[in-house]
Amino acid sequence: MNCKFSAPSCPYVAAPMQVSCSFQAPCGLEGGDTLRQPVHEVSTDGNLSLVLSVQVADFTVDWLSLQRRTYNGEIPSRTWRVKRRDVIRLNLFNDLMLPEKTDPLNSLRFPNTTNMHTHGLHISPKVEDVVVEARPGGDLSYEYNIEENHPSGTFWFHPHVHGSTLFQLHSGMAGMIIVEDEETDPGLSQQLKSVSCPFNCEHDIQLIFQPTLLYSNVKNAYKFASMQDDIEDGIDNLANYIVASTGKTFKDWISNDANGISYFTTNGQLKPTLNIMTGQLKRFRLSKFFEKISNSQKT
Ligand SMILES: [Cu+2]
Repeated sequence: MNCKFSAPSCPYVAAPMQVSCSFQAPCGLEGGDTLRQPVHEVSTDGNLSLVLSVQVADFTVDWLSLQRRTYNGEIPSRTWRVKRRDVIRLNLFNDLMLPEKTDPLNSLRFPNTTNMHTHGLHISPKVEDVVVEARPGGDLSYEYNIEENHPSGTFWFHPHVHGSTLFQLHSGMAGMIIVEDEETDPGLSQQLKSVSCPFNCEHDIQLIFQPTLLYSNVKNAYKFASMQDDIEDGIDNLANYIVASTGKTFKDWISNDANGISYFTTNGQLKPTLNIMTGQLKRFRLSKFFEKISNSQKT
């Protein structure tokens, strides 16, 4: 029906509600934008050179804008795409430059110290010693040789400083690594090849699940605001906002189970949308960048 509001035969259709939410007048999150894919950093002539700056950046979902520790300001980080026999050279700069918190061993500590850990690559532990750390303002270099017999597949990277791994991971610091299939791989069927990068990249879809919005309905230890409290986070300003309707802080609001801010994001988005034609085959590469979770979180 093509109908105007003034026509008497028109059913009444309410105009979309213009919701303008804010830290002082918060409301639930919707999401639902078209699914984005992470940018790929692709090796050329056997080399992949990467520069990652660990820095604080805005992370925004709908009206909610939060500050997070990130790689180069991106959540998730870019995907590293390599082949067997490639060399990855990474320069990692810790640009956090925030005061450090040095609690005793085995407590949440060192939120502003970092390093790099590749998850699943077949490399020597000497290449990536997790006790080697970059303090605020420091930097580290890594060189990874992808061996000739390395399996193709989907892997990931994240920081691994003892005391802040979970905190930085939940903040958003992670990304995917793809070791490409090769024509001669015995496991590569024609059907899989028809939907896989590097042959048919448009059908090769990455879904990166991250615990970036876990503020309520989780065990206290894993609520992001609780971790920020524990760590006396210098970028945590949520307690500075007062919600007009309750007179309490925005931190109270976002941590309140009743408000339901308990989401995993997909490629840094909340409930993104992907349209697929009927009968179209796709390849999905799934990574979940978290450890322990409860059953109550939504994606
Ligand atoms: Cu890991």
